Amino acid sequence: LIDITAGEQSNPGKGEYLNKAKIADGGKKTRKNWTTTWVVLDGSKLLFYKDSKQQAVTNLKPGCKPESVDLYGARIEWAADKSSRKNVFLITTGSGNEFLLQAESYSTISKWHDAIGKAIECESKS
Ligand code: I3P
Repeated sequence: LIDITAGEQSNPGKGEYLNKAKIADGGKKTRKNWTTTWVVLDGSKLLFYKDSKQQAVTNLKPGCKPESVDLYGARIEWAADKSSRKNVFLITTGSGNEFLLQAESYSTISKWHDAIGKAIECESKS
């Protein structure tokens, strides 16, 4: 039998709480400020919501948009050197924004790393 509950705790498509810190905006370094954010991988976009409730509200009110990161032309790399925290990777967007994403669990963060990596690869081929 296949365990259908496996992987249910971590699902980039459905969304999950991750720790996020923006460290550059348009190539300019910004002050690092970690916040816990509800992150959803939506095709070629990464969406940052304040919490999972905001995602539900946004779906009802299309005017309330979450912060959205276009993965077209983006890069992803593990970034142990960019933080004292463990399980951190860096996303650099085509427009020069840099985000660190982090989770306490390695299995969680590696799922996100894989999923975002695939989304970027997919974008670069289209
Ligand atoms: C930063 C804050 C961050 C820390 C960062 C500090 O200080 O403590 O949590 O990053 O380290 O500069 P402040 O709040 O005064 O801006 P990590 O938690 O990722 O280590 P850094 O400058 O070495 O990136």
